[in-house]
Amino acid sequence: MSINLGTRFLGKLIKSPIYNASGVHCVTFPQLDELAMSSAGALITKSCTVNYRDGNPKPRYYDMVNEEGKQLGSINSSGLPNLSYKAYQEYAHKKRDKPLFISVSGMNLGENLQILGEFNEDPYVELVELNLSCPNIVGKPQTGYCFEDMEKMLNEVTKIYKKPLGIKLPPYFDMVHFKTAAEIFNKFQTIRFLTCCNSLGNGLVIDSESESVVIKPKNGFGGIGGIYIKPTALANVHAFSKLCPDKHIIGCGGVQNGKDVFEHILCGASLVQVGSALYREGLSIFDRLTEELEEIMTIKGYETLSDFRGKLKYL
Ligand code: RRO
Repeated sequence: MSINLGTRFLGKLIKSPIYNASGVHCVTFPQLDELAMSSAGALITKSCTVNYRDGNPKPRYYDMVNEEGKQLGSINSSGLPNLSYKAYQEYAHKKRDKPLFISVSGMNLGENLQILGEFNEDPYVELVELNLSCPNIVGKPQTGYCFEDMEKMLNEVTKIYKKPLGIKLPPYFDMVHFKTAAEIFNKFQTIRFLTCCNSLGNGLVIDSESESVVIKPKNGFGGIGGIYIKPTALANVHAFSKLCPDKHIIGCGGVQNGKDVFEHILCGASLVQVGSALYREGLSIFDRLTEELEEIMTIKGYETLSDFRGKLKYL
């Protein structure tokens, strides 16, 4: 039996569905080069703004582990540290043998229009994930949680950006919200993929020994990632794969092993991103996840991802 992990995605063949989540190991060019050389199927940049940003004061990322050293999840309030959109646009001009996604998270509508306007004219920029869900900019709500603002944003950006576009969504928790959000996304034909989901915004992790928060910005509040959010991520992947059948879904949330990748795909994901576990384990995680996914597929007798993608059974 020969296993093929390839996926056709917006006209490209992506050899493995597994790659980094935006934010992890993707700010600097050397980090992006390392992703390009790893066994990840693609790579995505840190979300970018018009200007370079240092991000929030450190410590701004904390990895939660249990007594046995097993990772539970992460909290971050990074505050959009990035090299600026021009830098990642320059990076897109470098030769590479796998697809590059550029994540965009302008500080306001005007910034998004400026960035996407320039990206629209650059044939080297092919895959853009517009982040509508950054939880960590003080005083700025997540666009994805205000449906009116989100529709306005999508209306404006799709007038300027004519290439296939993806959007990174916050987690939703209510059936009515899934439906209302999906109705908005389905109005836009150039929105070709939805990444479900960003971190679970504004959680609070504390250390009872020191009686303190664990990250500095926002008095310890930050986005939660890792296995805490896997059921929420799977729900978002599955809900949007049913409600937006013409769009690709990219799964993100709680991926630590091959079974997690399998479950995201079973719920309907075309590709699967890894955040907190990549941060902890480093780039070799892509080899491990690939091997574990192939092992599960071998046991189940699946040869391609489409043998089980979206085929979740109900009781
Ligand atoms: O940089 C961040 O603080 C950040 C971003 Br832009 C995001 O989209 N999600 C997140 O958890 N952190």
